[in-house]
Amino acid sequence: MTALFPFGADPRSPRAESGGAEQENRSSRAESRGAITVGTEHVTALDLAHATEALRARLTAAGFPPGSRIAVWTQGSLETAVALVAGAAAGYVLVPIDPKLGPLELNHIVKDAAPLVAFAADPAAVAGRIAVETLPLTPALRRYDGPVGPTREVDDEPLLILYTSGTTGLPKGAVLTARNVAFNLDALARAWRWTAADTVVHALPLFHVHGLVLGLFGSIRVGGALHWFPRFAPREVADALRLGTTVFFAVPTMYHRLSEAAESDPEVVHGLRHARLLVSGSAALPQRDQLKLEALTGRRVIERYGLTETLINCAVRLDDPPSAGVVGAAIEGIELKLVDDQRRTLGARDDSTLGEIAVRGPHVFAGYLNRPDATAAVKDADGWFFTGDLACMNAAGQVRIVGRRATDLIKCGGYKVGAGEVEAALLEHPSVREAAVLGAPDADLGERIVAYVVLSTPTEPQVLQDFVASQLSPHKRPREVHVIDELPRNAMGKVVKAKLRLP
Ligand code: MLC
Ligand code: AMP
Repeated sequence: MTALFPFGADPRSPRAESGGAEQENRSSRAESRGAITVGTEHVTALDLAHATEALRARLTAAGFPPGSRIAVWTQGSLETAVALVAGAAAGYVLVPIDPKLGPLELNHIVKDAAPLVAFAADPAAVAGRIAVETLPLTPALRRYDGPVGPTREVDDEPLLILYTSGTTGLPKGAVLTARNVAFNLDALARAWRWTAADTVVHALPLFHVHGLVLGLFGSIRVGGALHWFPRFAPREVADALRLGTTVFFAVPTMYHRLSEAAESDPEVVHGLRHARLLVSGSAALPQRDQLKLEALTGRRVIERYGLTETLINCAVRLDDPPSAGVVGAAIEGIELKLVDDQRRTLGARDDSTLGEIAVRGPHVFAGYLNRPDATAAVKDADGWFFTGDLACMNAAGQVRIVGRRATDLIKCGGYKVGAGEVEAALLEHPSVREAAVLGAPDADLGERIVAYVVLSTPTEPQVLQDFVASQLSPHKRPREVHVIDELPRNAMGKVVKAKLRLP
């Protein structure tokens, strides 16, 4: 077995315990380069090894051995990124929490995942929001400078519990193992020749697969570096892309905003031109944005396709010929097929036969926490995971995503939002009698969340938007609220959302 991250002492080395010459060599290598940068601060790989020891010592002393679940509030700070890497390397099961979660989701996650303790870079900012104790990260994780021990190995035990929305009900906790993560990152590293020489730049949140697994864990696993921006600003990101050998990970909304900024700001163009690799994922990259960026910078953005439950399934490789709208072929080492409504395999590779994508391999999650029913609905006895995404495939196995099965799942800015969650939140407002929520095409967000409500007392749409933003994470708020007299229903009394979609 190998270590999840390439820092810390090698457990097979006889010198590991006492800290001998080998460790010194590792240390001097690790000392030489910043591994994570946020703002003007950075830590080296050696700092990460020390933080791992500090976190393990602190938790073990408090009675929480490796294997315990710990929550991390993903506040926009270097300490947060350090704690996530250190917690994973020390062998804990991480439950990353969006600091902006509303009480509905937060209470659910804390009850469902039952973390023993939480960490926050700024505990005062989250005080009293959850029942478990929140410990400060700053500056405790930087104080340790004793010997470095072995770090977590790649095994089949849980590493992460990431919450993801479904069409109905509260978000489900996807349990990802260390093997899921390591296998997936190694396949992507080969596809993109992603090495220790690369610095990933990203401005994604650290509570989802894209920013956390690919951006943060990926950078550290390949022995490279990450420059993280807790907030996305096109010019800042572009400036960072000009420094060294850089790889940029972003959602399509960010590329859309970069393409707009590039029209008037030559520095944004320079930054995008300088990057070694531009990768988009989490939602479909519109062709108009791809073409606009290409015209302005001469660079193509490559796509990869994934899910919280499976990490990345497909990726355009560095040497693939350009092909519009394609998310690449299956990553090395996994199986991918298209299936019909009865989950029967569709053999056609004609770039037009439509089927649901199913995948199997070491990247598929262990299951949903406490939800064997929900796990059984998406993963069969043979290990195939059914994604709900509709696609076609060409003769070379390149996949083109065309839509998704569930119309009640909305991808807004790369965030997955269940229409049912937003409807339930709206119905909590005393003025709302009925609510129907859907996704409408949006040039910036991909899809924007639109709500139709029937009211019992007059209320301004903005009040309802703010109400949802206070109950759920603010990115789940409807961007438009329409007040109507009644919802269109069929003979069975079911709301016909297709009728609401009409202008
Ligand atoms: C806005 N805000 C409010 C509010 N309206 N707060 C309270 N009440 C209201 N009514 C706040 C927000 O919290 C936020 O604060 C700020 O205002 C702006 O919010 P926004 O308008 O929602 O941001 P927006 O500009 O739309 O964000 C665009 C974006 C974002 C692209 C930056 O959508 C984003 O980060 N997307 C990434 C999603 C992602 O990582 N997905 C990966 C899923 S994994 P503040 O303080 O935060 O600025 C996956 C698998 C895979 O899909 O394949 O990768
Ligand atoms: P999540 O549950 O937030 O991880 O979202 C996963 C979903 O994002 C997938 O099921 C797809 O619908 C969508 N997705 C991810 N990457 C892409 C992509 N490159 N193109 C189109 N859709 C994508």
